[in-house]
Amino acid sequence: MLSVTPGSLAFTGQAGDANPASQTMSVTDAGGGTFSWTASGNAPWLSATPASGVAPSTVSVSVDISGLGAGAYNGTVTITSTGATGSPMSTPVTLTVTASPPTPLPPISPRLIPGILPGTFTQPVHVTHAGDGSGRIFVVEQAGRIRILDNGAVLPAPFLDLASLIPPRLVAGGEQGLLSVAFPPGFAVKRYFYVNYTGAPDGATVVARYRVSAGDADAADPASEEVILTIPQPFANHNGGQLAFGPDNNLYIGMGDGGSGGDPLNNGQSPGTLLGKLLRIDVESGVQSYRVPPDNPFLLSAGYLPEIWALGLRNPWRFSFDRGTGDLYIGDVGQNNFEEIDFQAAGDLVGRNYGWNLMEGDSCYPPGTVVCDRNGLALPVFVYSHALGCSVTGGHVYRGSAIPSLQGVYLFGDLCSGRIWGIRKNGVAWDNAVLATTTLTITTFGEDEAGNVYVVNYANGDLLQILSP
Ligand SMILES: [Ca+2]
Ligand SMILES: [Ca+2]
Repeated sequence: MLSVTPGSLAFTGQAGDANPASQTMSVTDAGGGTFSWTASGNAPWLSATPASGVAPSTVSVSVDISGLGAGAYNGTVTITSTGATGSPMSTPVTLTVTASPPTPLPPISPRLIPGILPGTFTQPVHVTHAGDGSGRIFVVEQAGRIRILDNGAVLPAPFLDLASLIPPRLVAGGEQGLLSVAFPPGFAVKRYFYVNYTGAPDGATVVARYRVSAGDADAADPASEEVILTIPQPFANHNGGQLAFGPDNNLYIGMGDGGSGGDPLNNGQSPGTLLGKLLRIDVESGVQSYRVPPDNPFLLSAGYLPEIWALGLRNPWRFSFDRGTGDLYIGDVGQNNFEEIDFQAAGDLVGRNYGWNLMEGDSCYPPGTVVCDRNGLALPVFVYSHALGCSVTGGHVYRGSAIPSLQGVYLFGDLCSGRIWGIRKNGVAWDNAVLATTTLTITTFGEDEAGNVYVVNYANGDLLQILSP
Protein backbone atom coordinates (compact mmCIF):
# COMPACT_ATOMS: atom_id res chain seq x y z
CA MET A 1 0.00 0.00 0.00
CA LEU A 2 1.38 3.40 -1.04
CA SER A 3 1.80 6.07 1.62
CA VAL A 4 3.14 9.61 1.12
CA THR A 5 3.72 12.11 3.95
CA PRO A 6 3.17 14.93 4.58
CA GLY A 7 -0.13 15.39 2.83
CA SER A 8 0.70 18.87 1.62
CA LEU A 9 3.66 21.21 1.23
CA ALA A 10 3.81 25.00 1.46
CA PHE A 11 6.63 27.24 0.24
CA THR A 12 7.15 30.99 0.61
CA GLY A 13 9.68 33.17 -1.14
CA GLN A 14 10.39 36.71 -2.26
CA ALA A 15 10.37 37.74 -5.91
CA GLY A 16 13.88 38.07 -7.22
CA ASP A 17 15.41 36.09 -4.35
CA ALA A 18 17.21 32.78 -4.45
CA ASN A 19 15.09 29.65 -4.46
CA PRO A 20 13.49 28.64 -1.15
CA ALA A 21 14.96 25.57 0.51
CA SER A 22 13.67 22.22 -0.71
CA GLN A 23 11.31 20.12 1.40
CA THR A 24 11.02 16.36 1.59
CA MET A 25 8.25 13.81 1.29
CA SER A 26 8.51 10.25 2.59
CA VAL A 27 7.30 7.55 0.23
CA THR A 28 6.60 4.09 1.62
CA ASP A 29 5.13 1.10 -0.12
CA ALA A 30 4.95 -2.22 1.71
CA GLY A 31 4.94 -3.87 -1.67
CA GLY A 32 8.30 -2.28 -2.46
CA GLY A 33 7.24 -1.29 -5.95
CA THR A 34 8.98 1.18 -8.18
CA PHE A 35 7.46 4.64 -7.83
CA SER A 36 7.65 7.73 -9.99
CA TRP A 37 6.35 11.29 -9.65
CA THR A 38 4.86 13.91 -11.91
CA ALA A 39 4.16 17.59 -11.34
CA SER A 40 0.87 18.97 -12.54
CA GLY A 41 1.17 20.53 -15.95
CA ASN A 42 0.52 24.13 -14.94
CA ALA A 43 3.35 24.35 -12.42
CA PRO A 44 6.62 24.55 -14.34
CA TRP A 45 8.18 26.05 -11.18
CA LEU A 46 7.80 22.73 -9.35
CA SER A 47 10.35 19.89 -9.39
CA ALA A 48 11.12 16.78 -7.33
CA THR A 49 14.02 14.33 -7.16
CA PRO A 50 14.63 11.50 -7.63
CA ALA A 51 12.27 11.15 -10.55
CA SER A 52 11.75 7.50 -9.65
CA GLY A 53 12.98 4.92 -7.19
CA VAL A 54 12.15 2.00 -4.93
CA ALA A 55 10.17 2.68 -1.76
CA PRO A 56 10.77 3.36 1.01
CA SER A 57 12.41 6.53 -0.20
CA THR A 58 12.60 10.25 0.33
CA VAL A 59 11.54 12.63 -2.43
CA SER A 60 12.96 16.15 -2.33
CA VAL A 61 10.55 18.81 -3.64
CA SER A 62 11.89 22.17 -4.86
CA VAL A 63 10.37 25.32 -6.29
CA ASP A 64 11.98 27.79 -8.70
CA ILE A 65 10.66 31.31 -8.16
CA SER A 66 12.86 33.00 -10.71
CA GLY A 67 10.60 34.70 -13.22
CA LEU A 68 7.56 34.55 -10.92
CA GLY A 69 5.85 37.76 -9.82
CA ALA A 70 4.27 38.24 -6.42
CA GLY A 71 1.24 36.02 -6.00
CA ALA A 72 -0.09 32.64 -4.91
CA TYR A 73 0.67 29.56 -7.00
CA ASN A 74 -0.69 26.03 -6.73
CA GLY A 75 0.81 22.80 -7.97
CA THR A 76 0.58 19.09 -7.29
CA VAL A 77 3.12 16.31 -6.96
CA THR A 78 1.61 12.96 -7.87
CA ILE A 79 3.37 9.76 -6.76
CA THR A 80 2.58 6.59 -8.66
CA SER A 81 3.75 3.18 -7.48
CA THR A 82 3.03 0.45 -9.94
CA GLY A 83 0.62 -2.12 -8.60
CA ALA A 84 0.31 -0.58 -5.13
CA THR A 85 -3.07 0.01 -3.58
CA GLY A 86 -3.76 3.67 -2.96
CA SER A 87 -1.67 4.64 -6.00
CA PRO A 88 -1.48 7.30 -7.31
CA MET A 89 -1.30 9.75 -4.39
CA SER A 90 -1.41 13.50 -4.93
CA THR A 91 0.28 16.03 -2.67
CA PRO A 92 -0.81 19.64 -3.15
CA VAL A 93 2.00 22.21 -3.13
CA THR A 94 1.29 25.87 -2.47
CA LEU A 95 3.77 28.64 -3.21
CA THR A 96 3.44 32.20 -1.98
CA VAL A 97 5.74 34.73 -3.64
CA THR A 98 5.90 38.10 -1.93
CA ALA A 99 6.97 41.28 -3.72
CA SER A 100 10.55 42.29 -3.22
CA PRO A 101 11.06 45.65 -1.53
CA PRO A 102 11.73 48.46 -4.00
CA THR A 103 15.37 48.93 -4.87
CA PRO A 104 16.13 52.63 -4.71
CA LEU A 105 16.48 54.12 -8.17
CA PRO A 106 19.71 56.10 -8.52
CA PRO A 107 19.78 59.87 -9.01
CA ILE A 108 20.99 61.10 -12.39
CA SER A 109 22.41 64.27 -13.82
CA PRO A 110 22.11 65.41 -17.45
CA ARG A 111 25.44 66.93 -18.45
CA LEU A 112 26.76 68.66 -21.51
CA ILE A 113 28.91 66.50 -23.77
CA PRO A 114 32.55 67.54 -23.65
CA GLY A 115 33.51 69.45 -26.77
CA ILE A 116 29.93 70.25 -27.76
CA LEU A 117 29.12 73.87 -27.10
CA PRO A 118 25.93 74.84 -25.28
CA GLY A 119 23.15 75.78 -27.65
CA THR A 120 24.63 73.91 -30.61
CA PHE A 121 21.25 72.78 -31.90
CA THR A 122 18.12 74.73 -32.83
CA GLN A 123 14.86 73.45 -31.31
CA PRO A 124 15.92 69.79 -31.14
CA VAL A 125 13.00 67.36 -31.03
CA HIS A 126 14.53 63.93 -31.61
CA VAL A 127 17.84 62.13 -31.03
CA THR A 128 18.79 58.68 -32.32
CA HIS A 129 21.47 56.60 -33.99
CA ALA A 130 21.68 54.70 -37.28
CA GLY A 131 22.70 51.30 -35.91
CA ASP A 132 25.36 51.12 -38.61
CA GLY A 133 28.44 50.89 -36.44
CA SER A 134 29.44 54.47 -37.23
CA GLY A 135 28.74 55.74 -33.72
CA ARG A 136 27.07 58.82 -35.16
CA ILE A 137 24.27 60.53 -33.25
CA PHE A 138 21.50 62.15 -35.31
CA VAL A 139 19.71 65.20 -33.90
CA VAL A 140 16.44 66.29 -35.52
CA GLU A 141 15.72 70.01 -35.50
CA GLN A 142 12.05 70.91 -35.69
CA ALA A 143 12.41 73.35 -38.61
CA GLY A 144 13.43 70.46 -40.88
CA ARG A 145 17.09 69.63 -40.42
CA ILE A 146 18.91 66.54 -39.20
CA ARG A 147 22.37 67.21 -37.79
CA ILE A 148 25.14 64.68 -37.14
CA LEU A 149 27.26 64.43 -34.04
CA ASP A 150 30.26 62.36 -35.13
CA ASN A 151 33.00 61.34 -32.74
CA GLY A 152 32.48 64.31 -30.45
CA ALA A 153 32.03 66.97 -33.14
CA VAL A 154 28.96 68.36 -34.88
CA LEU A 155 29.39 68.21 -38.64
CA PRO A 156 28.98 71.64 -40.26
CA ALA A 157 26.53 70.51 -42.97
CA PRO A 158 23.21 68.94 -42.01
CA PHE A 159 22.58 65.29 -42.89
CA LEU A 160 19.17 66.27 -44.29
CA ASP A 161 17.80 69.76 -44.83
CA LEU A 162 14.09 70.08 -45.59
CA ALA A 163 13.88 73.54 -44.03
CA SER A 164 15.21 75.53 -46.96
CA LEU A 165 13.30 73.89 -49.82
CA ILE A 166 11.23 76.04 -52.17
CA PRO A 167 8.34 75.48 -52.35
CA PRO A 168 8.21 74.48 -48.66
CA ARG A 169 7.81 70.77 -48.05
CA LEU A 170 6.80 71.05 -44.41
CA VAL A 171 5.20 73.39 -41.90
CA ALA A 172 7.04 73.89 -38.60
CA GLY A 173 6.31 75.52 -35.26
CA GLY A 174 4.13 74.65 -32.30
CA GLU A 175 3.71 70.88 -32.52
CA GLN A 176 4.50 70.76 -36.23
CA GLY A 177 7.71 70.26 -38.18
CA LEU A 178 10.22 67.50 -38.78
CA LEU A 179 9.39 65.28 -35.83
CA SER A 180 11.56 62.14 -36.00
CA VAL A 181 13.88 59.96 -38.05
CA ALA A 182 14.20 56.15 -38.01
CA PHE A 183 16.89 53.98 -39.55
CA PRO A 184 15.85 50.51 -40.70
CA PRO A 185 17.66 47.34 -39.68
CA GLY A 186 20.55 46.95 -42.10
CA PHE A 187 20.80 50.67 -42.80
CA ALA A 188 24.54 50.46 -43.45
CA VAL A 189 23.79 48.46 -46.59
CA LYS A 190 20.37 49.87 -47.46
CA ARG A 191 21.43 53.53 -47.15
CA TYR A 192 17.87 54.80 -46.77
CA PHE A 193 15.86 55.92 -43.77
CA TYR A 194 12.45 57.27 -42.79
CA VAL A 195 11.19 60.58 -41.46
CA ASN A 196 7.91 61.85 -40.05
CA TYR A 197 6.92 65.47 -40.66
CA THR A 198 3.89 67.69 -41.02
CA GLY A 199 3.65 68.53 -44.69
CA ALA A 200 3.05 71.85 -46.42
CA PRO A 201 0.65 73.45 -46.79
CA ASP A 202 -2.01 71.55 -44.83
CA GLY A 203 -0.05 70.04 -41.94
CA ALA A 204 -0.88 66.44 -42.84
CA THR A 205 1.35 63.78 -41.31
CA VAL A 206 3.82 62.49 -43.89
CA VAL A 207 5.95 59.38 -43.44
CA ALA A 208 8.60 59.26 -46.14
CA ARG A 209 11.75 57.44 -47.16
CA TYR A 210 14.94 59.28 -48.10
CA ARG A 211 18.23 58.05 -49.51
CA VAL A 212 21.77 58.79 -48.47
CA SER A 213 23.84 60.43 -51.18
CA ALA A 214 25.89 57.97 -53.21
CA GLY A 215 29.20 59.59 -52.49
CA ASP A 216 28.71 60.93 -48.94
CA ALA A 217 27.53 58.91 -45.95
CA ASP A 218 26.95 62.14 -44.03
CA ALA A 219 24.52 63.67 -46.52
CA ALA A 220 21.03 62.62 -47.61
CA ASP A 221 19.37 63.70 -50.82
CA PRO A 222 16.25 65.89 -50.28
CA ALA A 223 15.16 65.02 -53.84
CA SER A 224 15.04 61.29 -53.08
CA GLU A 225 11.75 61.37 -51.17
CA GLU A 226 9.34 58.44 -51.51
CA VAL A 227 6.12 59.07 -49.58
CA ILE A 228 5.04 55.98 -47.63
CA LEU A 229 1.93 57.33 -45.95
CA THR A 230 0.02 60.61 -45.70
CA ILE A 231 -2.55 61.12 -42.96
CA PRO A 232 -4.65 64.31 -43.01
CA GLN A 233 -4.62 66.33 -39.77
CA PRO A 234 -7.78 68.22 -38.77
CA PHE A 235 -5.93 70.51 -36.31
CA ALA A 236 -2.36 71.76 -35.95
CA ASN A 237 -1.66 70.02 -32.63
CA HIS A 238 -1.45 66.36 -31.52
CA ASN A 239 0.42 65.02 -34.52
CA GLY A 240 2.26 62.28 -32.66
CA GLY A 241 5.40 62.16 -34.77
CA GLN A 242 7.49 59.25 -33.52
CA LEU A 243 8.82 56.60 -35.88
CA ALA A 244 10.61 53.56 -34.48
CA PHE A 245 11.44 50.10 -35.73
CA GLY A 246 10.34 47.40 -33.32
CA PRO A 247 12.24 44.23 -32.49
CA ASP A 248 10.02 42.61 -35.15
CA ASN A 249 11.55 44.96 -37.78
CA ASN A 250 8.17 46.56 -38.40
CA LEU A 251 7.84 50.35 -38.43
CA TYR A 252 5.72 51.77 -35.62
CA ILE A 253 4.17 55.21 -36.06
CA GLY A 254 2.73 57.26 -33.21
CA MET A 255 -0.39 59.19 -34.23
CA GLY A 256 -2.06 61.82 -32.03
CA ASP A 257 -5.82 62.26 -31.93
CA GLY A 258 -5.65 64.99 -34.57
CA GLY A 259 -5.78 67.88 -32.16
CA SER A 260 -7.93 70.59 -30.66
CA GLY A 261 -8.86 69.65 -27.07
CA GLY A 262 -10.77 66.69 -25.65
CA ASP A 263 -10.69 64.85 -28.99
CA PRO A 264 -13.83 66.49 -30.44
CA LEU A 265 -13.93 64.04 -33.38
CA ASN A 266 -13.56 61.00 -31.08
CA ASN A 267 -10.61 59.81 -33.13
CA GLY A 268 -8.96 57.97 -30.24
CA GLN A 269 -11.82 55.50 -29.91
CA SER A 270 -12.75 55.37 -33.61
CA PRO A 271 -11.42 52.23 -35.34
CA GLY A 272 -11.92 53.83 -38.74
CA THR A 273 -9.21 56.48 -38.51
CA LEU A 274 -5.44 56.30 -38.09
CA LEU A 275 -5.57 59.29 -35.73
CA GLY A 276 -5.21 58.54 -32.03
CA LYS A 277 -3.42 55.26 -32.74
CA LEU A 278 -0.12 53.48 -32.73
CA LEU A 279 0.38 52.05 -36.21
CA ARG A 280 2.46 49.06 -37.27
CA ILE A 281 3.46 48.59 -40.90
CA ASP A 282 6.10 46.65 -42.78
CA VAL A 283 8.12 48.99 -44.99
CA GLU A 284 11.01 46.59 -45.54
CA SER A 285 9.37 43.67 -47.36
CA GLY A 286 9.78 45.20 -50.80
CA VAL A 287 6.03 45.74 -51.16
CA GLN A 288 5.34 49.41 -51.97
CA SER A 289 4.46 51.61 -50.26
CA TYR A 290 4.12 49.22 -47.35
CA ARG A 291 2.62 45.90 -46.29
CA VAL A 292 0.31 45.30 -43.34
CA PRO A 293 1.93 42.63 -41.13
CA PRO A 294 -0.24 39.50 -41.18
CA ASP A 295 -0.30 39.37 -37.37
CA ASN A 296 -1.56 42.91 -36.79
CA PRO A 297 -4.10 42.58 -33.99
CA PHE A 298 -7.25 44.04 -35.53
CA LEU A 299 -7.19 42.45 -38.98
CA LEU A 300 -10.27 40.40 -38.21
CA SER A 301 -12.11 43.16 -36.35
CA ALA A 302 -14.87 44.75 -38.43
CA GLY A 303 -14.44 48.47 -39.01
CA TYR A 304 -10.80 48.62 -37.93
CA LEU A 305 -8.14 49.95 -40.26
CA PRO A 306 -5.54 47.19 -40.64
CA GLU A 307 -2.54 49.38 -39.77
CA ILE A 308 -3.75 49.83 -36.19
CA TRP A 309 -1.53 48.32 -33.49
CA ALA A 310 -3.17 50.13 -30.55
CA LEU A 311 -5.92 52.69 -30.10
CA GLY A 312 -7.12 55.16 -27.50
CA LEU A 313 -4.05 57.41 -27.59
CA ARG A 314 -4.18 61.19 -27.26
CA ASN A 315 -0.72 62.23 -28.34
CA PRO A 316 1.97 59.52 -28.10
CA TRP A 317 4.71 62.05 -28.84
CA ARG A 318 7.52 59.69 -27.86
CA PHE A 319 7.51 55.90 -27.53
CA SER A 320 10.35 53.40 -27.58
CA PHE A 321 11.31 49.75 -27.39
CA ASP A 322 13.64 48.47 -24.69
CA ARG A 323 16.74 47.34 -26.58
CA GLY A 324 17.28 44.69 -23.91
CA THR A 325 13.83 43.08 -23.87
CA GLY A 326 11.83 44.52 -26.78
CA ASP A 327 9.17 45.82 -24.37
CA LEU A 328 7.20 48.84 -25.59
CA TYR A 329 6.86 52.06 -23.56
CA ILE A 330 4.58 54.92 -24.64
CA GLY A 331 4.49 58.40 -23.15
CA ASP A 332 0.94 59.58 -23.89
CA VAL A 333 0.39 63.30 -23.33
CA GLY A 334 -2.64 64.15 -21.19
CA GLN A 335 -5.35 66.76 -21.51
CA ASN A 336 -5.80 68.86 -18.38
CA ASN A 337 -4.86 66.78 -15.39
CA PHE A 338 -2.76 63.66 -15.91
CA GLU A 339 0.26 62.44 -17.88
CA GLU A 340 0.79 58.71 -18.39
CA ILE A 341 3.17 55.93 -19.36
CA ASP A 342 1.74 52.89 -21.14
CA PHE A 343 3.48 49.54 -21.41
CA GLN A 344 3.23 46.41 -23.54
CA ALA A 345 5.52 43.43 -23.04
CA ALA A 346 7.52 42.11 -25.98
CA GLY A 347 5.83 39.27 -27.81
CA ASP A 348 2.36 40.36 -26.67
CA LEU A 349 0.39 40.59 -29.91
CA VAL A 350 -2.91 41.63 -28.35
CA GLY A 351 -4.28 44.92 -29.65
CA ARG A 352 -4.59 47.43 -26.83
CA ASN A 353 -7.01 50.26 -26.18
CA TYR A 354 -5.26 52.81 -23.98
CA GLY A 355 -8.48 54.56 -23.12
CA TRP A 356 -8.43 58.11 -24.48
CA ASN A 357 -10.90 59.90 -24.51
CA LEU A 358 -12.89 57.72 -22.13
CA MET A 359 -10.09 58.12 -19.63
CA GLU A 360 -7.20 60.49 -18.93
CA GLY A 361 -4.51 58.63 -17.01
CA ASP A 362 -6.38 56.31 -14.68
CA SER A 363 -9.34 58.68 -14.20
CA CYS A 364 -12.56 58.86 -16.14
CA TYR A 365 -12.75 61.65 -18.72
CA PRO A 366 -14.01 64.35 -18.89
CA PRO A 367 -13.16 65.44 -15.35
CA GLY A 368 -16.11 65.01 -13.02
CA THR A 369 -17.20 61.80 -14.72
CA VAL A 370 -17.55 59.44 -11.76
CA VAL A 371 -18.15 56.16 -13.55
CA CYS A 372 -16.77 54.95 -16.84
CA ASP A 373 -16.57 51.52 -18.40
CA ARG A 374 -12.97 50.36 -18.08
CA ASN A 375 -13.64 46.95 -19.57
CA GLY A 376 -11.14 46.22 -22.29
CA LEU A 377 -9.02 49.29 -21.56
CA ALA A 378 -5.29 49.06 -20.85
CA LEU A 379 -4.54 51.36 -17.93
CA PRO A 380 -1.22 53.18 -17.66
CA VAL A 381 1.61 51.77 -15.56
CA PHE A 382 2.51 55.23 -14.27
CA VAL A 383 0.60 58.50 -13.96
CA TYR A 384 1.59 61.92 -12.66
CA SER A 385 -0.64 64.90 -12.17
CA HIS A 386 -0.26 68.40 -13.50
CA ALA A 387 0.99 69.43 -10.09
CA LEU A 388 4.30 67.95 -11.33
CA GLY A 389 4.31 68.95 -14.99
CA CYS A 390 2.28 69.66 -18.12
CA SER A 391 3.24 67.25 -20.91
CA VAL A 392 5.04 63.92 -20.73
CA THR A 393 8.02 63.20 -22.98
CA GLY A 394 8.60 59.46 -23.22
CA GLY A 395 12.20 58.29 -23.10
CA HIS A 396 14.16 55.05 -23.08
CA VAL A 397 14.98 52.09 -20.91
CA TYR A 398 18.52 52.67 -19.77
CA ARG A 399 20.94 50.06 -21.09
CA GLY A 400 24.09 52.17 -20.97
CA SER A 401 27.25 51.47 -19.02
CA ALA A 402 27.79 54.81 -17.24
CA ILE A 403 25.31 54.07 -14.41
CA PRO A 404 25.16 50.32 -13.67
CA SER A 405 22.40 50.69 -11.07
CA LEU A 406 20.18 52.38 -13.68
CA GLN A 407 20.03 49.23 -15.84
CA GLY A 408 16.49 48.42 -16.91
CA VAL A 409 15.03 51.71 -15.66
CA TYR A 410 12.70 53.49 -18.08
CA LEU A 411 13.57 57.20 -18.15
CA PHE A 412 11.12 59.90 -19.16
CA GLY A 413 10.49 63.53 -18.37
CA ASP A 414 8.16 66.49 -18.46
CA LEU A 415 8.31 69.27 -21.02
CA CYS A 416 7.41 72.05 -18.59
CA SER A 417 8.70 71.05 -15.18
CA GLY A 418 12.00 69.52 -16.29
CA ARG A 419 11.51 66.60 -13.92
CA ILE A 420 13.03 63.31 -15.05
CA TRP A 421 11.52 60.12 -13.66
CA GLY A 422 12.56 56.51 -13.66
CA ILE A 423 10.23 53.54 -13.39
CA ARG A 424 11.14 49.87 -13.19
CA LYS A 425 8.90 46.83 -13.14
CA ASN A 426 8.95 44.99 -9.81
CA GLY A 427 6.78 41.91 -10.07
CA VAL A 428 3.31 43.17 -10.85
CA ALA A 429 4.08 46.67 -9.54
CA TRP A 430 6.36 49.45 -10.74
CA ASP A 431 8.96 51.21 -8.62
CA ASN A 432 9.21 54.90 -9.45
CA ALA A 433 11.15 57.98 -8.43
CA VAL A 434 12.01 61.46 -9.63
CA LEU A 435 15.67 61.02 -10.56
CA ALA A 436 16.47 64.64 -11.42
CA THR A 437 14.81 68.02 -11.20
CA THR A 438 16.13 70.17 -14.02
CA THR A 439 15.43 73.46 -15.77
CA LEU A 440 15.36 71.73 -19.17
CA THR A 441 12.55 72.04 -21.68
CA ILE A 442 12.47 68.33 -22.46
CA THR A 443 11.19 67.53 -25.93
CA THR A 444 13.02 64.25 -26.35
CA PHE A 445 15.40 61.68 -25.00
CA GLY A 446 17.60 59.62 -27.29
CA GLU A 447 19.98 56.66 -27.38
CA ASP A 448 23.31 56.16 -29.09
CA GLU A 449 24.50 52.80 -30.40
CA ALA A 450 26.12 51.91 -27.08
CA GLY A 451 22.90 52.50 -25.15
CA ASN A 452 23.94 55.80 -23.60
CA VAL A 453 20.89 57.98 -23.06
CA TYR A 454 20.66 61.66 -23.93
CA VAL A 455 18.16 64.41 -23.28
CA VAL A 456 17.76 67.77 -24.99
CA ASN A 457 16.89 71.26 -23.88
CA TYR A 458 14.56 72.48 -26.61
CA ALA A 459 14.68 76.03 -25.25
CA ASN A 460 18.39 76.62 -25.76
CA GLY A 461 19.50 73.76 -28.03
CA ASP A 462 21.63 71.77 -25.58
CA LEU A 463 22.26 68.06 -26.01
CA LEU A 464 23.06 66.43 -22.68
CA GLN A 465 24.08 62.94 -21.63
CA ILE A 466 22.44 61.17 -18.69
CA LEU A 467 25.21 60.54 -16.15
CA SER A 468 25.59 60.09 -12.40
CA PRO A 469 25.54 63.28 -10.33
CA1 LIG B 1 -3.00 67.49 -35.64
CA1 LIG C 1 -4.63 56.19 -21.45
